[in-house]
Amino acid sequence: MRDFISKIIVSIILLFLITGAFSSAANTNNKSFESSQFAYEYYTYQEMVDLFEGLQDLYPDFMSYTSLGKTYENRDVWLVKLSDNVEVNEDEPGVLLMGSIHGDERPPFESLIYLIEHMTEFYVKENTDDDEDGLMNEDPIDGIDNDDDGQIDEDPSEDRVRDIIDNTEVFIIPMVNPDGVEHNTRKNRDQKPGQTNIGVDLNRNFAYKWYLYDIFPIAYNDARTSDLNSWNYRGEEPFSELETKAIKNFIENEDIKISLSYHSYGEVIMYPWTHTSQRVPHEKIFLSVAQGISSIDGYYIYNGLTTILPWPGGTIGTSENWFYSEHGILSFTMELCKSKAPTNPAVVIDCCIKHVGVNLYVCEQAPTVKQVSKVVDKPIIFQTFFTFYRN
Ligand SMILES: [Ca+2]
Ligand SMILES: [Ca+2]
Ligand SMILES: [Ca+2]
Ligand SMILES: [Ca+2]
Ligand SMILES: [Zn+2]
Repeated sequence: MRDFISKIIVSIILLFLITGAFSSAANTNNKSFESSQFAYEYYTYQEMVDLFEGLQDLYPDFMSYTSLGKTYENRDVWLVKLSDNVEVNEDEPGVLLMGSIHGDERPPFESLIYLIEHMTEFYVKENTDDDEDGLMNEDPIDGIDNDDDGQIDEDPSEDRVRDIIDNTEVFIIPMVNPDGVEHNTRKNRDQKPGQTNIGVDLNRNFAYKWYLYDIFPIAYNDARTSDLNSWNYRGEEPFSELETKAIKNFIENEDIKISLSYHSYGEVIMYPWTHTSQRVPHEKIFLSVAQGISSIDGYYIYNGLTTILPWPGGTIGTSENWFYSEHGILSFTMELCKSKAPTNPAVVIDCCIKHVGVNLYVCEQAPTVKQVSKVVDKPIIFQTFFTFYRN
């Protein structure tokens, strides 16, 4: 198991080394320094499973990992649960953090594995003055230099993690699409008859208003999502895939209040709707939590196009639309980093640390966020009509 604080120190050293490498590159012409010798090594599926096994041995009281189901290549969609009395389904608000529904997006699973390491380590750790400056937990992970000493987030709070694990059920699925991760492909590995570009884009396979493809084929680019060989092929029908079925089954059996699905890249925070510029009934709650997230990672909040009339267009079949509309979950999407799979270790580790802060913040919102009621938006074909008259 990697140690959280030593990782921070390693990242500072690496940052120094890489910065040094760049400045000396002009002289030595050693351009391959960063990419070949110091490229970040992401977890593999098997390394992740081994880590979970080790953590469960160490912390059986508050950490478990279970399979939500098998994939087409017989891997498991692993679910980690962090909560006190982990074997009991307690009456505590649930949080779902998931990543890499698109398999070639690596920071999502990496940052969630990092979160699991941080939370398990800090749960059992006494309150510690991590930076040995005589003050205790004076600078928790929130992107802010709380004690104004020029360092950011150098003394995270152990009690904060304990509060979350004791009062929430935290569910984490680092690899929703483990086959895609192993093949480094966006889609899953469900070989459809006649397909040359294997698989389905799982984040187009969730239910909710698939009929809009028929009504607005151009706005929803039906030619692409219904094309077997497209990079975002949606599948034959909603929930046709093993992985989306596994997520559906999980959501239907747990009381999840708030969720965050990690993708890369773009440094953007998004929330429903993904298929229309019409604002959701719970826009205010979404926006306030998005602002809380943005204050930590500095990401841009993308909340749909600002149009006078709600307009169809965007993405159908996303997890966030279905989570929100069918189950009243406050569901966010994050696009991490500035590239799909950064190789600079300092960039990846910085992303992981920042999003420990984001994830802890999101977990802390669960008890205060009331379950938003199940939402059914008006048929889109009438939206423009009614809005026109309202205005
Ligand atoms: Ca501390
Ligand atoms: Ca301190
Ligand atoms: Ca500080
Ligand atoms: Ca801080
Ligand atoms: Zn993605």
